[in-house]
Amino acid sequence: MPTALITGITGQDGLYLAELLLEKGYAVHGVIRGQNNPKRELVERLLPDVHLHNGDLTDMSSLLRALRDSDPDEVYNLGAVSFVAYSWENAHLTTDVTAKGVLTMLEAVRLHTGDDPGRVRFYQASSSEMFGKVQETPQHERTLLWPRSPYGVSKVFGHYMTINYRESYGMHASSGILFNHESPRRGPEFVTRKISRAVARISLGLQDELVMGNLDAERDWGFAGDYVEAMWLMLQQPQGDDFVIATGQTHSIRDFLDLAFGHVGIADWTPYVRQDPQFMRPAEVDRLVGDASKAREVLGWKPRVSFPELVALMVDADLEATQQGW
Ligand code: NDP
Ligand code: GDR
Repeated sequence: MPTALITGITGQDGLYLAELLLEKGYAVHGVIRGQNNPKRELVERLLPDVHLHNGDLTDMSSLLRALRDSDPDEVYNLGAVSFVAYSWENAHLTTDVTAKGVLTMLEAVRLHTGDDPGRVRFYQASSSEMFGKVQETPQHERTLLWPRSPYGVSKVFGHYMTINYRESYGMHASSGILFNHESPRRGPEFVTRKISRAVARISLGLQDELVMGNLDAERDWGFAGDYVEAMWLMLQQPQGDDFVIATGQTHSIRDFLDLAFGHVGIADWTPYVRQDPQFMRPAEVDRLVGDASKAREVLGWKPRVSFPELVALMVDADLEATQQGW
């Protein structure tokens, strides 16, 4: 039975990835931080078979202990300060976790594996935010990186450090450059979930206004359940490599609003939506669209859930959660 260790197990992707690996027969271990993490209960309820280890990406010895105690074949480094807007307000913290945390995890894996660096396969959660002020469209693995936030800069550091450990030490280290992926498990601070929750509450008469930032930004949105499969596929290859994971289609926030409100029978959302500068960013990433042809050809990966299906499933899940009082 193969064994995997996941950082960021309490997050959207950590939960989907853990489910996928358990289905495949893995023993799954997760790193959880904090002395009384409120999400521990969620992980234990949803995934009772996962083994949890206390640890933090800023604490090397805790990572070494988690590696020693789980003895994994595969490490998925999903932990990060992941909210772009927050990264300007907490640039140092973002750098410590999202940038230096990758180095700390890579170094812990290197020390753990000793003279057999290929023994543990490593996945780094890189991001389309690295493309930022895009230099070409669509973006692919060799597109010049131009990050636009402390978060994006931190992800660039983690991306190149992963490549450097592969080239320096012969580690089986892969970097997945994933474009935005969403689900009912998305944190409510991110735009898609903020909209799906508000639409559910507005249609049930519990809320009358949705306050937003820039409605013209465009993103290449996919379903998180499809994207974690790509992470796993990368670690099944004979060598570590870098892959863009995306749908190849882009939509604006307005398109998301059209479909989400339309799903509950509201054709004109303008009376409900107000824009406020507090949700505008100091530097915006205007338009992202990914070219995942390498992943299609090498990994045999393609997305299954379409954009309209994604919006509908998120609004339906929030309608149910709101009605059930979850
Ligand atoms: P989430 O924000 O849902 O999850 C982030 C995870 O990181 C949480 O489990 C969080 O734990 C953990 N974490 C935060 N700080 C630390 C720390 N100091 N030490 C250890 N763990 C920590 O993110 P997603 O699941 O959406 O994303 C997973 C990864 O993929 C992230 O690295 C993200 O940046 C990246 N990514 C995400 C994309 C997306 O569209 N979702 C696209 C591209 C990349 P806690 O619960 O304790 O806060
Ligand atoms: P993003 O996701 O920054 O792309 O990062 P987010 O959903 O936060 O923003 C997407 C776009 O929507 C615009 N926007 C708003 N965003 C939020 N959160 N709230 C609003 O009210 C709002 N109004 C408009 C934003 O300006 C932006 O253009 C996500 C994260 O998961 C990262 O960790 C990951 O790396 C990238 O996706 C790929």
